Amino acid sequence: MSDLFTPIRLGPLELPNRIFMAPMTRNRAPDGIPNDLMRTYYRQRVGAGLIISEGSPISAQAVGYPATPGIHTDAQVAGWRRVTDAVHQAGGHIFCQLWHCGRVSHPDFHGGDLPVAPSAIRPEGQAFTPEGLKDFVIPRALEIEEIPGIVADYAHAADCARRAGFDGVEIHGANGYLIDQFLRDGSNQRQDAYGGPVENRARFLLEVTGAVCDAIGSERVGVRLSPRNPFNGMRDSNPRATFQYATEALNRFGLAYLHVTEMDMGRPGAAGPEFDLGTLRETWEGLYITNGGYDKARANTAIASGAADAVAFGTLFLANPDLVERFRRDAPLNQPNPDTFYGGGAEGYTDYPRLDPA
Ligand code: 8OZ
Repeated sequence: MSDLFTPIRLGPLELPNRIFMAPMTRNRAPDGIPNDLMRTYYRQRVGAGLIISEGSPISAQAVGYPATPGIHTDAQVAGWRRVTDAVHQAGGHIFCQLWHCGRVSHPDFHGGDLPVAPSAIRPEGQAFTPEGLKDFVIPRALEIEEIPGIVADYAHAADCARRAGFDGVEIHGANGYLIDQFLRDGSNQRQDAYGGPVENRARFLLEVTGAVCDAIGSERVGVRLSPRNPFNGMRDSNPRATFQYATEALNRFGLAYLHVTEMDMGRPGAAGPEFDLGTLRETWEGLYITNGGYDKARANTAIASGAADAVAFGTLFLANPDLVERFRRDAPLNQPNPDTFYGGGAEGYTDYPRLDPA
């Protein structure tokens, strides 16, 4: 019977365990370029079967938060290369999460221009800007002629990730960012080929996935979805049908994995009628990663029962650089400190203690 410590093949990679590090925004790249502090942070967490990087903006237009490290310029490629080299030298594997924030952004990031989205619908809440929290604005609805250029930006970013030495990329289709804004009908009221029925709302996701697979090979591409997450004001009238269709359609690419986060911000049903995510697992023909508040026991149960092939841990990995070793020894865990999640320096980032050697 498999558990978290059973090795697993992911595309061309042989991974030593199924304890993955979930993508987490940490805002430690003031100039948008990965730096040595980030290198230390990722290298510390190299015990993960797979590290999935924090969201990395695919273009200047994709930015929506301060100090996020991008993946579209030569300087960013060089910065990430130092990160991936450190991870590989320590025996690990790392994917780059490709991110376009869409409407979850602010004119302060775009020289006063509006953020873009499928439709001119303002997200709930406030944007994190370099000057602090500000109300979200009504985004500008993309012209249909602009969409191929954004798809091309994803392919370019995937190629940058390859050049930066990443083992693959995860397309961020979750948590209310641009791809998710197209997918769910609460944020997409388009009347063209990208809006209306789910076949149209999923078109952007599928075009991006196709372009990224063409750029770097489908066995090095994963996709993340968040069917239950109301974060950033997200909602769908029929999440079961929307995500069932997306999962079926993604099957045809032969991807490295599908990563489904179960996160719901403690508000079950807020993103639309609840359904059993197990149906997605049954539909999906490849590796299935789950995520969302798992501990060791629940994660082992998920793997043993076949509910998932691997589990991505977020805040537990944030606070425990040696999470894999702690799980192995059933050792106590450090508690994550939310005050230092976003921004700042080494404190709450690279200073969480490791266990003493056994
Ligand atoms: C929390 C704060 C900022 C960004 C996500 C990229 O939810 C994020 C994110 C989360 O996917």
